[in-house]
Amino acid sequence: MDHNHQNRPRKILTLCFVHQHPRILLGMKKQGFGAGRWNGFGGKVEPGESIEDAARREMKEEAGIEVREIKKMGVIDFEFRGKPEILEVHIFKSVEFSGEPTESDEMRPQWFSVDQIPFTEMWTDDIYWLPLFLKNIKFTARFLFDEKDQVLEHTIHKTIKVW
Ligand code: 8OG
Repeated sequence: MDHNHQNRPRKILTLCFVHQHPRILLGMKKQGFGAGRWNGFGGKVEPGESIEDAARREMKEEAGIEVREIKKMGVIDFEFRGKPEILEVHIFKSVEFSGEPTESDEMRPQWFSVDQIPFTEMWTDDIYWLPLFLKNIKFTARFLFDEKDQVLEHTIHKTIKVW
């Protein structure tokens, strides 16, 4: 563990999935960071914006839907070997939404059955924590990636935390 963990620059991001069991809405990221991978929807929190508001805004911008209640399921710190910055990603679940999932410049939405999630075309950490998310288990986690986006180290803690 890095002893200067507290002092490192952090970027706060959101990631939200609509989970209407047994289906989940994923999006194919078309451009930018993580392009070519299926993921939930999200992005950077803007100055002056709450994390939850950012999650709702990103759902509207990237998937064209308005989410009702959203529940925070986890927080993950992502670190990349040799880089000081930590990406702090807040993971949300939405059950109900309005509107029709619509392709945007950034994402192409598609429903998947929860037993056919395309893990080989997703971030390599997702296999570790998405099963908890699907079982409605809250968690905190840390992942360290190498330069090829492979997981070098990880820790996951289940939590009863209500953020
Ligand atoms: O604004 P931008 O498109 O760069 O935001 C990146 C999105 O990708 C944001 O929703 C957070 C999410 N994300 C990461 N890293 C990882 C990861 O390792 N796994 C998953 N599933 N999502 C990630 O930034």
